[in-house]
This record gives sequence, C-alpha cells and structure tokens, in this order.
Amino acid sequence: MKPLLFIPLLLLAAMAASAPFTFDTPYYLQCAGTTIDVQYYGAPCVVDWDGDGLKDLITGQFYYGNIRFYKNEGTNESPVFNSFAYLQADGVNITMGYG
Ligand SMILES: [Ca+2]
Repeated sequence: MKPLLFIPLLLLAAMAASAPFTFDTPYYLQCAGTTIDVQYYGAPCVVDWDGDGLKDLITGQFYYGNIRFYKNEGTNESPVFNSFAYLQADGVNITMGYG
C-alpha cells in the first residue's frame, strides 16, 4: 500500500486566520471525496495561491515531479478541495527532480 499524503491538523489550524493554535485528531485530506494521494514526499504548503482570500493547498507529487494546486472552494476554517491542477509556466508543467 502506498503511503498517503498526510496533512496533520497543524496545517489546517494555520489556515484559520488568527485562530488559537491547537491540535486535534489527524485525518486525511479529501479531494472530491477521495483521499489526496501524491505517493511520496508531498511537502504540502498552505497559501492563498490565487489571491481570492482563501488558503489553498500546494503540494509536490513524487512521480514526474509535478506540483499540484488544490483550490480551496470552502472557507479558511473548513477548506473544500474538489479538483487539482498542475502548476504551469508558459503552458508547461513545472516539475522538480524526483526518483
Ligand atoms: Ca485561494
């Protein structure tokens, strides 16, 4: 079984602006009802990537070194991810070394 991208609630707590920093039971993030799985070494980052005021999820993907962008369609307190896109520059996927 492949390891799944595990994002502790620590990151979700960071998404809630000015919320007190607390820990809760960890769980797997979902995208469109499916657990987000980037194989290995995801290195997730929470940031408002598209400038709409909602913090999104950016994470690496082991195979092919792509970088995934999950747009937050919920709120900063309860993020919802329904799809992802690969980050691109000049129409070409941005990749990092892998393997
Ligand atoms: Ca955003």
